[in-house]
Amino acid sequence: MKLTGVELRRVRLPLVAPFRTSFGTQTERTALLLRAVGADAEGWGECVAMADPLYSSEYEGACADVLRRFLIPALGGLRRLDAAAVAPALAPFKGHRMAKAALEMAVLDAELRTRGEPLARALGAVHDRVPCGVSVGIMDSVPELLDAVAGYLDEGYLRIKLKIEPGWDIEPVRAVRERFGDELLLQVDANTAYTLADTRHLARLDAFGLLLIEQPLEEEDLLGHAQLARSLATPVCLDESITSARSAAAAITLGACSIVNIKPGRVGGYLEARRIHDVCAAHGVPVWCGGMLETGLGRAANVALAALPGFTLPGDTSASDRFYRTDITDPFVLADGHLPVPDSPGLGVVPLPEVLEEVTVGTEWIPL
Ligand code: NPG
Repeated sequence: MKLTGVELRRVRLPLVAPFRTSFGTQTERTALLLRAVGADAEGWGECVAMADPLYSSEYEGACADVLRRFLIPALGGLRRLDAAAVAPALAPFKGHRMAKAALEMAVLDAELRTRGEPLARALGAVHDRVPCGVSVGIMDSVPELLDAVAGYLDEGYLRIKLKIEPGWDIEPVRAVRERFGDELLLQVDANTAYTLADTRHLARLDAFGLLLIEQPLEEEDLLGHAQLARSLATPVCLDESITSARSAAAAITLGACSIVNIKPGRVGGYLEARRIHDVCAAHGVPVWCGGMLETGLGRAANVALAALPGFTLPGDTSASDRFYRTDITDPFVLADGHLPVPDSPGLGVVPLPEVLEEVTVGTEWIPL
């Protein structure tokens, strides 16, 4: 069955509380959703790009543009809805992995719905629920942070990730460790905010028994990460630097990381994400599933991915209410620190029409 067209839909969801990272503060999530339509099946995709190019060079407006002008038209030649054919069809267009990932996700959902197969099964999942961590933003004060962490632990989250930046690192980490004890699974995420000149400073984090430090240096600096990793007892995990299975293999071989955060949107899709999982598993490198404030659509797919065997660390697969009072799908609800892996065909979730309508800012139909 052929694709007849793709709908691009821009949505805007308010966040339950501002989310501050080393690259900015978010109070709402705008996102681009895709609906791939075939003769008798349709599938949903979600683009993880942010409104502004602060986390990555990609951003929403650019994703919509490249999808509309190049990527969606390139699928016109596909004879059937076949997710494995999407990446090769899009390969002539350089970069734009977030846009490509969203399109592949929509086609994959449509294909799996046609076949009646859940995404988790298609990817090779081995669990029916996944342990969940939560990412805690930078706060105005340490007491405020301690309250936030206490709240998440009460909700049942099994691992805490603290966002850090120069000026908000040693003290908040020390305070959380002292208050919640050595058993707490605790990690930090710098989102590229440091340089190699900070090596001695970052080594002070070694005292706190962290699971990992995520992406301390800039995205392209694999050698710098390798050098830093040799000076730290805390394992270095890469996020922004990992854009493909090839870059993951290079980073591991260079000693730039010993743990990998896999974000399907960042690497061009769930199929490449699975390849990264496989490469890491072959090297004995643990992986975990990152998050980018996905709606229930992306969350469903991330939870399916996180159920693969190499995902041995809790991911940023938090419940819908971590960010949204009302999700666009039935909400993902934490139970005993875990989220259930959807077991219906495709993503296993669909947007709730009335909520979707409420959050929609605009739609556009790209015929094929
Ligand atoms: O749970 O969805 C989530 C958010 C987890 O902290 C999180 N994501 O750098 O990993 C990150 C960060 C992020 C958020 C990155 C938004 C880019 C955009």
